[in-house]
Amino acid sequence: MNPAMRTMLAAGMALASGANAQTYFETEGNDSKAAANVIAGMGIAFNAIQGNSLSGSAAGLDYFDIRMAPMPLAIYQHRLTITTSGTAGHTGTIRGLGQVAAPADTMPGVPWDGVVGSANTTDTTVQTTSTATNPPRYNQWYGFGQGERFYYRVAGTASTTADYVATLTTSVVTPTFIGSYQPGQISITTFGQGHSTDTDLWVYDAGLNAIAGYGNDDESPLGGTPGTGATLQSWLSRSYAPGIYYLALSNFQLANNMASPSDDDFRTGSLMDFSGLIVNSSTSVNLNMTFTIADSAGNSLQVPNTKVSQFDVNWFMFEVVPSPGAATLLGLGGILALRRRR
Ligand SMILES: [Ca+2]
Ligand SMILES: [Ca+2]
Ligand SMILES: [Ca+2]
Repeated sequence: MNPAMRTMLAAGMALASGANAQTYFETEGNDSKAAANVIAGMGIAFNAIQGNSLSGSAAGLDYFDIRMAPMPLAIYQHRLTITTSGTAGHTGTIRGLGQVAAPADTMPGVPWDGVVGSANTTDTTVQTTSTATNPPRYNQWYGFGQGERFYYRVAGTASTTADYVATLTTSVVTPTFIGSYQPGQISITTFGQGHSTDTDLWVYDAGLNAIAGYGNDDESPLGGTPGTGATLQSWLSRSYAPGIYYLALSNFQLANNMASPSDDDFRTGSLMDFSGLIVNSSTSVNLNMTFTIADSAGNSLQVPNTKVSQFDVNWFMFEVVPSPGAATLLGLGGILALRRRR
């Protein structure tokens, strides 16, 4: 059995405790975030949502406040796929908030001044289902077993007379190990890598918590880019203490609940309402997202990297150690390595 199969099997086993999971039936009046139907324990208590929507506006909108059941620490790719017998036409969206931009970095270049923006209160579309995906009409997000919470909305049309069913599926993502680096300033960049993809990225700690300010959409002189800040590519230079880190990389737009730092050229991207998940909004596929990671001691690695499918986020893991290569893998990386060896 190959490692991918093994981790898929592990995910299946993890979800086996949800074998008695039931379908959650909507209750009307669920026409806004404030009036959303709360679904607690999604993934264990419930694995599907059923409802009816005959309009794409007003009472036709069905909002759900989804609270995932906690699971073991890992990177999970979750999908909610809408099927409607006979009358396809429902649209699913993952909801979020708008962003109040941070003021421009007061100390252009490196280091960053530590300032970030904030969320506003505007209900915003983060991701919309597509008929071009296989299967059609799925929403996709990445969680970490931390019981993530988010708002999900289904909208119909005048012809969607039959009930919709949105069904949850989950698989485990194994991050790609990209090496050991010295503590201190480390840069991660998609700029000058032989492509022009509009990338968007965020760095996570060993517990898969998004690190405040450790993200970049577009390179900027505010952040010390080697470019002019004219592209939509990413450049993130930050200081790192020893530890394990994860990199989430995709194309524009990539949303978690962390507001953009002051040295990002684009600081008004949509945000998630809550922590514990990250969502890509783009249906673009087969995108070159090659990047380079480099520390101040001259350790550098260019990583070939492609976004294969709609809404995909690609995951990488690196370690920061005083003596590169001397430390053993820690944390989730070590657990995954052990799992592969079994
Ligand atoms: Ca409804
Ligand atoms: Ca409704
Ligand atoms: Ca970008």
